Amino acid sequence: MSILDDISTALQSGRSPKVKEAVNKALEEGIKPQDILEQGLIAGMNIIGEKFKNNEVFVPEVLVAARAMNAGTSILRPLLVAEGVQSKGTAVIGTVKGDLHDIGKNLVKMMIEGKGMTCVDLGVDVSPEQYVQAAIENNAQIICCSALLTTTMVEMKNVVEECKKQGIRDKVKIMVGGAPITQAFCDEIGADYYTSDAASAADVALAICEGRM
Ligand code: B1M
Repeated sequence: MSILDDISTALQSGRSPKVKEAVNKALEEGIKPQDILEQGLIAGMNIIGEKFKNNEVFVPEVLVAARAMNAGTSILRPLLVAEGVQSKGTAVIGTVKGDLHDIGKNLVKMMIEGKGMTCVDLGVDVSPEQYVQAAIENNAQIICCSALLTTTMVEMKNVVEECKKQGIRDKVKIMVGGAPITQAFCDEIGADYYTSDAASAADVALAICEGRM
């Protein structure tokens, strides 16, 4: 098995020290940081994402895999920056105003980062103005809104309206998700994409940034 397969396997089982060790070994072998990122770390995270979608692994496994991913990327980040490797795109993410649930939002963030994209996390209880301001400041292609309460999901419409008010609606795609959200609700409020799980959200985010959606 190659060292890149080792990295992918260790990431999938959430073994952060092993991921770090294998990433360092790959660098010593002269493998390019970008190849380690794409063929080791992102490849492993993609497998976890697919298994999560198919209910073959669950939230705890995804969380430890994401921690292992962070362990690996923390070594690579300075090298990638020095090499001038471009992020694949930028998404702003948060849980909507009035809502403090963040477990699903954090999973979406981890999966998006696992695709090699930048994800600006605004946390919970995020106002429409905060989403839009952050999207403008970070030149983001996507705003991701998560909501878990039927009383707060209505805030997503305000995010769509704020984007229109600030003149960025044609520059940014709005993705929505969370337990009470449906495709019908997404259509009704004029958002762009709904997905039911974090791995699919990351697939769509990458497709948007690569111009496939
Ligand atoms: Co709350 N809570 N909660 N809660 N809570 C629910 C959501 C509830 C369904 C429980 C129930 O009554 N059965 C209910 C909502 C009912 C409703 O609105 N109809 C509820 C309630 C009522 C409340 C309070 C009002 C309770 C109270 O105080 N009386 C209160 C509200 C506080 C607030 O937000 N203002 C409250 C508080 C809390 C805790 C703080 C205790 C805690 C949150 C801790 C935290 O998040 N840090 C909590 C929890 C844990 C839950 C449950 C048990 C679990 C939610 C969760 O994390 N699920 C939940 C009941 C349940 O779901 N069984 C419940 C796991 C997570 C991975 O799933 O977030 O759905 P989820 O994410 C999924 C997908 O939805 C998707 O990806 C993930 C999976 O891949 N997804 C996206 C999520 N965001 C996405 C964005 C996307 C795409 C996909 O694109 C952008």
